[in-house]
Amino acid sequence: MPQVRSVDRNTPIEEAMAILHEDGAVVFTNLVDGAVIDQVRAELDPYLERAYNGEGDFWGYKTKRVSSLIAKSKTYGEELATNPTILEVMNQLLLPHCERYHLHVTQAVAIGPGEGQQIIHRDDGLMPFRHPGPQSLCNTMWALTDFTEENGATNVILGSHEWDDDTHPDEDSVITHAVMPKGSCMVYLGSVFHGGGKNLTDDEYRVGMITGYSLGWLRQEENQYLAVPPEVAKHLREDVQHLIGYHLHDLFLGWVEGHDPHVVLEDRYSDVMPAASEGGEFVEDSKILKTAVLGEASRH
Ligand SMILES: O=C(O)CCC(=O)C(=O)O
Ligand SMILES: [Fe+2]
Repeated sequence: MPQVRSVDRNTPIEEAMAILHEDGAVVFTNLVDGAVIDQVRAELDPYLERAYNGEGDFWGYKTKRVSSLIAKSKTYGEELATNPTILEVMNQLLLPHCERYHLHVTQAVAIGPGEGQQIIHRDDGLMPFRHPGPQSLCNTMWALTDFTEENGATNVILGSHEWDDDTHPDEDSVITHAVMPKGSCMVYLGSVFHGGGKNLTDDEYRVGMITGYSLGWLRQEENQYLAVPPEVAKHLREDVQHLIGYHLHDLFLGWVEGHDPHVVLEDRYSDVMPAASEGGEFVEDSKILKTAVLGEASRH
């Protein structure tokens, strides 16, 4: 059976990007050590054990899902969501279209024995953009168990990221599988058609973790500010805080009282009330003039 092409940790990033652009997906084999995955599992499994099966052809019937992963697993935020190789891919893919990107969605997906194939879909179908076009988002799938053809490795239609909006998968579409060992990560464009695979095993869960990134000016699919409220977010590592959205985009998007929203996590919220106090981070008038009046903000 055909598989999604893979690279390893030492492959130059350009090679991985070339596959991603050509196929719409690429697997990074063994991107993190098994010990990292074991730690994530230790933090996540209590939630997975309590999770309910889905109900429907998209969510599945024997598939458990757990979201708000940043709030639930510190190791996930620090080792997987901010993995430097993955962020380098996102830098190249998304930064041409925004000043910063942010975390779009987090979800663990445990496909149980006997589960059927998930509906093949495009993750960026939620967005009002035409295809083909620039990528508004890009998702990744971390393998927390081995992904095999038998246990439900993600199905992907390679090349479908270039299809227009009138082209849909049919019985002639070639389905490939993201077969990969535990600790690997598949990157797949928001526009590529894909879906969870059938689990033909009697007793094996296929556990993966969806981690998506989207343009910094676009609404996040998972509301990160509620999924990870400030009292939780303030204990996270700073780069994780920025990634989930506690930052300004291009001076204006996302401010609180005229300030960078990160002040809320620094217990300085009361200092910046009212906005005209000496907080020191209020967007300077000169920058506002240049950006809003003269239109000189960085445009991509
Ligand atoms: O579980 C998988 O392999 C894919 C899940 C997926 O694509 C989704 O839920 O959007
Ligand atoms: Fe999906």
